[in-house]
Amino acid sequence: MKTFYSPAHLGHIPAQEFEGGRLLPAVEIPSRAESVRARIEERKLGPILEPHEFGNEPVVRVHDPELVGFLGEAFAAWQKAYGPKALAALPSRWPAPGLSARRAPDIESRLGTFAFDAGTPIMKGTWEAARAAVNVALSAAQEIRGGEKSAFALARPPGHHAAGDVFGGFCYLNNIAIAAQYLADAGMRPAILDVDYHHGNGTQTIFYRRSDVLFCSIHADPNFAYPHFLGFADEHGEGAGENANLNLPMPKGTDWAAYGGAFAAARKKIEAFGPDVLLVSLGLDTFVDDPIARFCLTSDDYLKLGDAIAGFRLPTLFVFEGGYNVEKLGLNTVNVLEAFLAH
Ligand code: 6XA
Ligand code: ZN
Repeated sequence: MKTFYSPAHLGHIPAQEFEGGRLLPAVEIPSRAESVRARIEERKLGPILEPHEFGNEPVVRVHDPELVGFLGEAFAAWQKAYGPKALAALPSRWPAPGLSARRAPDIESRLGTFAFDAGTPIMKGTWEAARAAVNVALSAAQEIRGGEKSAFALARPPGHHAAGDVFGGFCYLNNIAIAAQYLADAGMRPAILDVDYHHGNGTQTIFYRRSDVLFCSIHADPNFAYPHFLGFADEHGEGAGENANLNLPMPKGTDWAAYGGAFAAARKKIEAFGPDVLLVSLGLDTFVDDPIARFCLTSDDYLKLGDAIAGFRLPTLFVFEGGYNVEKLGLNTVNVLEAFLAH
């Protein structure tokens, strides 16, 4: 299997996050992707290739050009406002209901307009990293379009929380949605299966009113887990997209026995949709020892997951999302890919 990877992610280095009323060291850090890359090399999974440049055109098929423009200039505007020592732009005020939602020109208003949380910093290398992650996903998609059976987009920063006009959840541009749109534009019929611990609210929102792309997600119940405000079981899609969205929220402590049941439901939905390509939002934060999550999958369970994904017998594009146990992240990720390839 070909892996696409860009060293541009190394310039995106979140330092801290505010969680549970405490300032903690960041978890979405460069060593995540590096540990996966090292394991791919160790296991000789296949070539690791630099992405091609696709430009902004496929990005604005999915994202509001105003969001894209903002992300490109936000850090410079932040430093202009707060000086060269201001290391990372973060919002701290929002146009909540009752306030005006007009798009004001100052950096604080713009951050509050385009960011939906305060955990997704924009620093010097962020835009370049986010653009490279999109190119990584599109390069892998191009392989699938060209007839490859599978490809892995080792994208960082992740993407599945970013919607058309907002970013958040460590995500800036929605790598998998942009890849799915690219494949749909090539005449294919994509199904997206999101197995990250967190609901892929951005991907869901992007395709929510459409019947040509299926979104199906197995994730921690938003009643206790991020992103809190989307990902409930009664979200089925709207308008033309009615029935093209399936959420399978799961309780704390979900292990493979419970996960397998949800996977069977996802499988039924995906097969009924009749896709000709599968895109997998591959998050490994379902791991029992993930520092920010509460599921109980083991490293061996990721072999079962890869095996189950291979059971669709579809061309499959894997796009890296979350997963924060850096020590086991390479093992767990490559377990999915190796079990998939064993078919
Ligand atoms: C914010 C947690 C963001 C979740 C990021 C993630 N404290 N998404 O892994 O898949
Ligand atoms: Zn996640």
